[in-house]
Amino acid sequence: MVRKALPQGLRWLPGLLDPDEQLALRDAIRAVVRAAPLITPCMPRSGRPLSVRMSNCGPLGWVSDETGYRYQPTHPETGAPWPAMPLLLLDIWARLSGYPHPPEACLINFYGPGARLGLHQDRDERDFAAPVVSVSLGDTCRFRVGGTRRSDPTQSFRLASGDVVVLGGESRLAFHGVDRVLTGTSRLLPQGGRLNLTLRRVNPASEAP
Ligand code: MD6
Ligand code: FE
Repeated sequence: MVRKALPQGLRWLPGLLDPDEQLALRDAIRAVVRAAPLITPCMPRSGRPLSVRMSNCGPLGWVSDETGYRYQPTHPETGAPWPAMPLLLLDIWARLSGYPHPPEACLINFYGPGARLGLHQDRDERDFAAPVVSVSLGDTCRFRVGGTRRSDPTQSFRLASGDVVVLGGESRLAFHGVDRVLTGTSRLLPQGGRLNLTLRRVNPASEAP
């Protein structure tokens, strides 16, 4: 098969996390989700629920409801601050982001049976100088990425447990999404499904608290 070159600025690091690191990260995320339960976010305006369930860790978390998308320091249902980001994630960011400050938010996406994520840009951050770093755990998915216009051609590839993707530079605002999750491709999550962790900078470093 002839594969198109990946978009400029996208780095795909298959198997960056070894099996022990995947287990440790899985357990750390389980602890986060016990303190900050997964929520079913709704689309702004339509109020339609997304099929992906979400939580966050770190100083800020991304939330979506009828009033819009935003970052906020507390869980919308419990009112508690988001749990701290696991050190392994801070370490991955320090190694890969090329950005001299730590991430402010880690969005946790959980894909159960049939969940998918439509083509979108990550553009609710105030600073696009930092990349978005994504870590996948559990079942493999088909990940789709295009250009900075929704109408640009796209390509897809499979993201497996332990893979890391960095969207930076020219790809920071590339459209991307998850077409589907391939059930039964990993035993990392005993109930199956897929976790994706995206590490983000929200505020310009000069304005960070
Ligand atoms: C997912 N990922 O893999 C969804 N966003 O479940 C994303 O939406 C994403 O992988 C920004 C950068 C990398 C990503
Ligand atoms: Fe995204």
